[in-house]
Amino acid sequence: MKKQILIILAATLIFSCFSLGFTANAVNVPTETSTEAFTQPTYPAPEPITYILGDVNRDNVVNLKDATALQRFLANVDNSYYDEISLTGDTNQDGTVTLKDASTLQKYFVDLVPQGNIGKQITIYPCT
Ligand SMILES: [Ca+2]
Ligand SMILES: [Ca+2]
Repeated sequence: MKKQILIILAATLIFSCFSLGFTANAVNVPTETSTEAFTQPTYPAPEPITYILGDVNRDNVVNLKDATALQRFLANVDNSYYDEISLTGDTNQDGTVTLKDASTLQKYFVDLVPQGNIGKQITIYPCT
């Protein structure tokens, strides 16, 4: 009698394991297939940025007004040209805008240092 009960319990246990196994492995697999071709989204190429090095106030002329605007920016008195000054105000083209740039721009007007690219039009192409 004990043996029969053990067999019944074992069979019940095995059967319940199979039931759980099948339930756990059941996965809803989508059967719908799309006939639309996947198209890669396209984005317009970024526009190149053109500026005149040293033309801090962007009036297309490099003069003492630009040196003054750069000094006022560096003294945190006037941030009117904040957006473009990292390009136009980096007159020594070392990647940062500092008092050296204001000094370089002032010297440009009295020809004490080589003029480098001050006053030249520069075009950059933003990364995509
Ligand atoms: Ca200017
Ligand atoms: Ca600089």
